[in-house]
Amino acid sequence: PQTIYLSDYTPPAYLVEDVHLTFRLAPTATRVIARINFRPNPEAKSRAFFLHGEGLKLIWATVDGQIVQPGIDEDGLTAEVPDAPFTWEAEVEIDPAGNTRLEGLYLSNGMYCTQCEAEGFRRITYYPDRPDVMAPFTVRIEGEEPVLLSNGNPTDHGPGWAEWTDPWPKPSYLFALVAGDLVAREDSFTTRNEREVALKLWVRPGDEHKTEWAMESLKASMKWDEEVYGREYDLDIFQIVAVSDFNMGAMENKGLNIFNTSAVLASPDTSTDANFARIEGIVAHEYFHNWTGNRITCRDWFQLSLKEGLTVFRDQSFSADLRSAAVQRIEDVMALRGRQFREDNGPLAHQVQPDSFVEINNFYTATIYEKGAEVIRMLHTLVGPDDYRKALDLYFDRHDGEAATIDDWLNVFEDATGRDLGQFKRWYKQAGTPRLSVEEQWEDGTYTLTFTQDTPPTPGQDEKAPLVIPIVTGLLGPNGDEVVPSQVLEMTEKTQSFTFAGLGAKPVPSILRGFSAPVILTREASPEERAFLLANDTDPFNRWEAGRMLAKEVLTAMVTGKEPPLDAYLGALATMLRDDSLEPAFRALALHLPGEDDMAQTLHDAGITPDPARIHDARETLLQEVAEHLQDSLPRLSAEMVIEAPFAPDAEQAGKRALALALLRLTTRLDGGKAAAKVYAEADNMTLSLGALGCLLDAEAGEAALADFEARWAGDALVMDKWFMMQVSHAAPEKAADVAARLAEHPAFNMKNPNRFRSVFGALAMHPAGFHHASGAGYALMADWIIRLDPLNPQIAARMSGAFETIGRYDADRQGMMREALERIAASEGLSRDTGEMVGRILR
Ligand code: HT7
Ligand code: ZN
Repeated sequence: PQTIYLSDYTPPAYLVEDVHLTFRLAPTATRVIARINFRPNPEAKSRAFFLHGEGLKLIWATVDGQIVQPGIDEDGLTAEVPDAPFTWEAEVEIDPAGNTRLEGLYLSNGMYCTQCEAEGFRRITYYPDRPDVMAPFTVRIEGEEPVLLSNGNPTDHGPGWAEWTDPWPKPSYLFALVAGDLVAREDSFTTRNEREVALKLWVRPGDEHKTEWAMESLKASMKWDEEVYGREYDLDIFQIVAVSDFNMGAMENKGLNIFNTSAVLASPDTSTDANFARIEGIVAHEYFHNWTGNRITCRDWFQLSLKEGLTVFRDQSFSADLRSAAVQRIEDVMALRGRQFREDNGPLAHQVQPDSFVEINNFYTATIYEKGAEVIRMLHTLVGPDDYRKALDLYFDRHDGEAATIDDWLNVFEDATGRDLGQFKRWYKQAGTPRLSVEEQWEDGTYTLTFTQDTPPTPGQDEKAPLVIPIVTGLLGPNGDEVVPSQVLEMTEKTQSFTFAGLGAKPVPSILRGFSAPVILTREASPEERAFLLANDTDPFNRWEAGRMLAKEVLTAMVTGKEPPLDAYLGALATMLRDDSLEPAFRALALHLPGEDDMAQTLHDAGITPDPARIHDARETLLQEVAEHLQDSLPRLSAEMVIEAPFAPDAEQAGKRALALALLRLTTRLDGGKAAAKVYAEADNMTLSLGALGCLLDAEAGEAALADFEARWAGDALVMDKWFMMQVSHAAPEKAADVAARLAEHPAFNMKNPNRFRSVFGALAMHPAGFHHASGAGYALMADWIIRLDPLNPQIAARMSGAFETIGRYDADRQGMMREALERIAASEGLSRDTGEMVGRILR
């Protein structure tokens, strides 16, 4: 397969004036008739006319009305065209029913829908399917389905047809079409300029009761973008459609967002608080793309983080404003460390702006999204909120309607703030997670912090230059008072000192507050000092972080057979837990022990080969210790978390339920599941039902509840996904692969549905002690299913192969078995470019 390089970028030979598409829908033989007005691009270096096209049957084509016979290969077609404006027309036939890749036009549950990002439009018609070709689209849909939708505003309709016009020039990856038997929840939003926007959320009949939350989230997002970024919506209608077969969470198609049902449908009895929060965030994310992604798009896919990093930063800020900022930041950092640090410290590490790729679908990664968002967060910290807003205003003014680059983005910041961002750009071009170490010095009232940064080599990048690192730091006095408030220490050198004079006593530093840079901070500190920070730090993130560091030290000592600082940890935890001034959600997070994968990476970083079984056992032992230590407080605290008010998915109630369940998990260790059985039986919402079910499964007392759950929810696919997932993620390590294998034989298992596939095999990948069990059964099973899935859905198969990305951490036996599994995948016949690239990079 061909490698695509950023350095090979050339402007398109022809630009598109406008596009007219007619769809004649039929399940196995849909006809697509395109009329496209082209004009030569004055910026182009060549006049070669090439249109992308994959899996299309060309019926006829004309140039200015004259039949032409283009040269066709598996990537597209070439034709002789004038060196002047001309009209291209073509009719193709496609097979939506046979499309299991879920890219292009496909059928999901009898409903037509599309997914065009990144390169799906070329599976619909011949087109310059690249994001720097932007055009207005008019779409006529002919079909017997009651609802026929496309981008933009509805312009005409009649029996069996509808026409939609999107006046805003857009790249083809934002094209969408939906047709089916759908019902809408309708609402409206009045913009700040008093324009009335119709809002429609389309679902399958029967799902209407699950649409309220997403609609409320949408209206909140529209309001927030006006208030915080000054961005107003720009069509007469905004629509969302829920689709059950979907490769990712959702897609920001102009005016017609398409969502995985799991990312939009919610009701208290079927959805957890985490589901509600995720839906709120994804609805906002897709809506925010209207400006950051759609009005200003990417010149090429190497600029993907231009829209994704920025839009994640925007959705994180939105959630922080709507919910608890502290809790949101902790959760975002947990996700970053769990996914992006893992990626950045293994064979799949890559730059936020990569230099090359084979399959772009493999680059919708935590690095592009989450690290990209962290880079923007750092810019925000460095320039401050006022200059950030100034820069964003300039960005929208300067690049509206354009396909822009990351350089354009940085130039805007330079022009708006007068800063030189030359060194800062390294965050985009250097892969790997920087290590930041710190030493302190105390002399005559002067306190000095000396930092050293070091980014380890990553594939293809051995040498790393120093980065600009904003280190937000405050100093606490011995009694817990803040003697030096938070300030941004701007590190630019490999080693750099910062001095604080005139202090009465040696302070305790609180470094990297709010996790001000995506680095791994190492700092020697006593357990007492960590406990002090957990009790006193005024920065909630660092307060939580101190507890996490302490827990890691306890677990590391347990795994390596050293004396763990258990008393300091348990004492600090108990004090924190009883502190009513702390919000329940924060206390729940602080009770959460570092995960097994996080511990494996921590041990690996410390030069210790992680043994997943020992990590699992150490974590179990520590949880038991925590439960016993807190035994006397559990009943009172649990009682305090009972909510009398009717269910609401807001942050306050969700926090109480999170703490209640954290306490229930501890209680279960003491009572064998008695309390959990009661909670399960009495629960009137999915958060408590599922939480209690998890406790029962952990106590190996979940059989009856599992059967009850299945009987109750057999008709609800999203809830059944949870039923599959829970059994794998709560399986004992030695049973996890067997459980997954057995579930994959269940009549309700359907490998063609990405949600269902992930609920079993994603759960196995995220069960470190199960997936990495010494028998190798987890690796073998995963390889078997990746091989089976690849011909049907290469995008999901490729994603799933990321389960093996931590190969470098483990012992020779495990590495050998993982390698064998990967080689088996690599050798399978007809392997896709997607999975081939992933496996190749892991094996390299
Ligand atoms: N921009 C979208 C990314 C995307 C995608 C979505 C659904 C299915 C396949 C996809 N490939 C790429 C989603 C987003 O970031 O908002
Ligand atoms: Zn996005």
